[in-house]
Amino acid sequence: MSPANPTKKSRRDFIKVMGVGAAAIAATNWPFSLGRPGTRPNILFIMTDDHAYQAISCYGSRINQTPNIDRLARGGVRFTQSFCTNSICGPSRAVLLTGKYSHLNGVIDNKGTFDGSQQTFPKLFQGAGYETALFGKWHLKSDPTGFDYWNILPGQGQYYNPDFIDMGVRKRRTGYATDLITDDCLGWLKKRKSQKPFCVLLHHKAPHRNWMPDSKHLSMYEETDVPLPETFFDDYATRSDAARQQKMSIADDLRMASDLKLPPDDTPEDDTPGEKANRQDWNAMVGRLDENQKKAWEEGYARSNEAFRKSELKGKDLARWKYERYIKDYLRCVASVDDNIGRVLDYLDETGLAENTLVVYTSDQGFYLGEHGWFDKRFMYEESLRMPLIIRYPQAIRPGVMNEMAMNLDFAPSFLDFAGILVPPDMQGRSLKGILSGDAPNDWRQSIYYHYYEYPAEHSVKRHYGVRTNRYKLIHFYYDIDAWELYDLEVDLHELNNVYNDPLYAGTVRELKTELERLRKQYGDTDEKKFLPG
Ligand code: SGN
Ligand code: CA
Repeated sequence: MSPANPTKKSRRDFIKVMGVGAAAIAATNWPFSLGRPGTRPNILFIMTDDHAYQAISCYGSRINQTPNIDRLARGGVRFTQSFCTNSICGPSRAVLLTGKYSHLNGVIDNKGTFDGSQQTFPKLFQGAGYETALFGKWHLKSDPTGFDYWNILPGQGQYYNPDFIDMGVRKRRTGYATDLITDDCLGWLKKRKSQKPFCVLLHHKAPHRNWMPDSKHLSMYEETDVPLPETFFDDYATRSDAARQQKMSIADDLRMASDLKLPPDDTPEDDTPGEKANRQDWNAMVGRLDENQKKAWEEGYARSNEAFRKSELKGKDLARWKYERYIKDYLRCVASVDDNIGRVLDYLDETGLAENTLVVYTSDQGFYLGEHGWFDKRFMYEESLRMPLIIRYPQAIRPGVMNEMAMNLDFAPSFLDFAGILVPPDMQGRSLKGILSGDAPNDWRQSIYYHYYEYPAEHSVKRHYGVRTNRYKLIHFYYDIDAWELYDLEVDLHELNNVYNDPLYAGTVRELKTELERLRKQYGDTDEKKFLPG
C-alpha cells in the first residue's frame, strides 16, 4: 500500500480528507504537533475488556455518563473510526502487542496460547531503556514477557476477591477487581525509584461478562428506564444465516442466575440439566462473596427480583426486562472503571506527570449493548468492530477529534514512534503519530481488513473476513456457510439492509472484492483453509 517515499499531505489537503471546514479547524479541534523533539514520553496504556463506545458519554452515549473518560478526551484526541482486526479478547491483545495480524502472531482465537518469545512492543521499550509493567487482565495463557514487573488476573479473572498472579505467585485478595488493579498500578508508580521513563499497561477485567457491579454501585440506575436500542428486535430479514444462527441473544442466551442475578429456587421442582447448571453458576458466583458483600448483593437486587417474580413476564416484555437487568449491571461496572480512571488522572495531575505521559484509553474490542438483540462481540458489524480510542499527550498532541481510520494493529508502532524507538519493518500497523501531528502521510489507509476465526465455539458466530471502507462494508462468511453481505453505511448506519444481491451495487461489489483481495495479499492472509478445524 505504501509507496517507497510517502509524500506528506499539506495541511489543506488533510483538512479536506477530514471533511471539516477551515473555520472549524481554526476554532478548536485540530490535533497537531507542538514540537519539542527529544523528550521521551511515559506511556500509560489503559484498556478495558468489552467496553462499547455506546457506553461512553464523549462518544455520544444515550445511556450513561463517563466524566473521567470524557476528561481524558477533552485533553486528547478521540478517534471516531478505530477498529480491531479480530473482535475477541486474546486475539486483539496479541495484535496490539505485536502489531501483526492473528495469522502471523499465532493467536487466532481465545483457545490460542501466545508465543511470548516473539517480538512485542513492551520488549522493545524495555530494550530501549524504559521500565515496563503490566497490571490486570492478560488472557494470553503464557506468562507475560517484556515486563520488569507484572501482576495479572488468571484467565478471565473474577470481579470479587479475585486471585492475582504476582510475578508467578498466585494469591487471592479481598476487594473488587477494578479497584485492586488500579491500586496495584498506582502503588507501583508511587514506589518506583527508577529514573527511566515508564511504559505501563493497565488492563481491566471490567465490564466483561458476567457484569458483577461493585456493591457501592448496585443501586445506580435503579429508578432509570434505559432506552432499548433501535435495532433490539432486528429480524435479520436481509442477512445471511450467520446472524440468525448466533447464540448471543439477550432474549434467549443470557443465564437467569449468573448473568441476570436471579437466585434459583431453593427447592426446585425443575431438576433438568439446565436448571442444575443455573444453580451451579449461582453458587460459584455467590460463593466468592464474603458476608458483607453477600448482604449488599441480596439487598441490592431484592426489590427488583421480587417485582420480577410477581410480574410473570413473557415474550417481548421478558426480553425487555432481561435487557434492563443486563444493561444496568454493565453500566454499573463501567461506572467503577470511570471512577478509577479518575483516580489515575488525578495522580498524573498531582505529580506533574500528565504533561509528559502519553495516556491511551481503549477496549480490546467493541460490544453489543442490545443492538440486533445481542450481547457479546465477534461479528464485523459496527458495534463490535469499532473500539473506543482516546490518546492524550499534552506535550505533542493538540486535543481534537480524528476521523481517519485507526486499528489496534497501529498501537505498537505508534507507541514506539512517539518514544523515538525504531518501528520494526515486520510490524503491519502504521504509526498514528503522523496523523496526530497534522503531518499525515498522503497514503493513509482508506480501508481496513478484518478476520474472525473462533467457530465452532461459544456464541456460534461463523468464521468471516471482510473489508470496510469509509462508506461500505463487505463480509464473507465461510467454513460451513458460503455467504456474502454488503452494507452501505452512508444510508444504512445500523446495517439492517444487506444489498449484496442488489444490481445497483454490482459495481461496488466488484470493486470491494478487488480491494479485499489486495488487502489479503498485502497482509499475507490468503489461505482460507489454513486455520480450519482438523
Ligand atoms: C467467556 C464468556 C463469553 C465470552 C468469552 C470471550 N462466557 O467465555 O460470553 O464471549 O468469555 O470473551 S462466560 O459465561 O464465561 O462469561 S473475551 O472478551 O475474553 O474474548
Ligand atoms: Ca474482550
